[in-house]
Amino acid sequence: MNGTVRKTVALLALALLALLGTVAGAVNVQIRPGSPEVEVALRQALQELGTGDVTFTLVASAGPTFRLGGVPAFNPDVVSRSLTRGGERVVEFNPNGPLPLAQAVKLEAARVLGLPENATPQDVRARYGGADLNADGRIDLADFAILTANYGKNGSGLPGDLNGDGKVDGVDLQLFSKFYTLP
Ligand SMILES: [Ca+2]
Ligand SMILES: [Ca+2]
Repeated sequence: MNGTVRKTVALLALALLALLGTVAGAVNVQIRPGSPEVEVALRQALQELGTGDVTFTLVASAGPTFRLGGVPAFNPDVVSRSLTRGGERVVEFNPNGPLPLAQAVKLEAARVLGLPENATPQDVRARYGGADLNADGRIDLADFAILTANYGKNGSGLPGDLNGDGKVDGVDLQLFSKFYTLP
């Protein structure tokens, strides 16, 4: 097959796969909310950061603590600060800061998730979809080529084994098609 034909076949395969159904990706996020107010903001932030195919679920029993206020008092222009108390990471939010709590919490939640500020759904998919196989920040035919090169193989840590079950098969193709958007 020449390049154009291969590309066409790949696109058709993906278009068909997109019709076959969906496999959702759920990501557990470990952050301890220090108060009900912070928890509400945190749950809202995680919901907003989710994309429909990547969902973030709060695990409130581990991870850094997010809490409102702290000693000493904040400078008025500070949104939040990160510190370590007794070996544990704490993020304190300025109760009178320049941003509403919901927005401030979302920024810090994105940081915990390793996402850029104002993360787009594309950022979330690239980071958590597992489909950016060559880790260049985009999900495209180069990644698809890596997956197809490993298709049918068994083993641990195979590139293209998106669901981590030790084989690269149709399930991984389906997952990939969830994160790949036709150009
Ligand atoms: Ca890529
Ligand atoms: Ca697999």
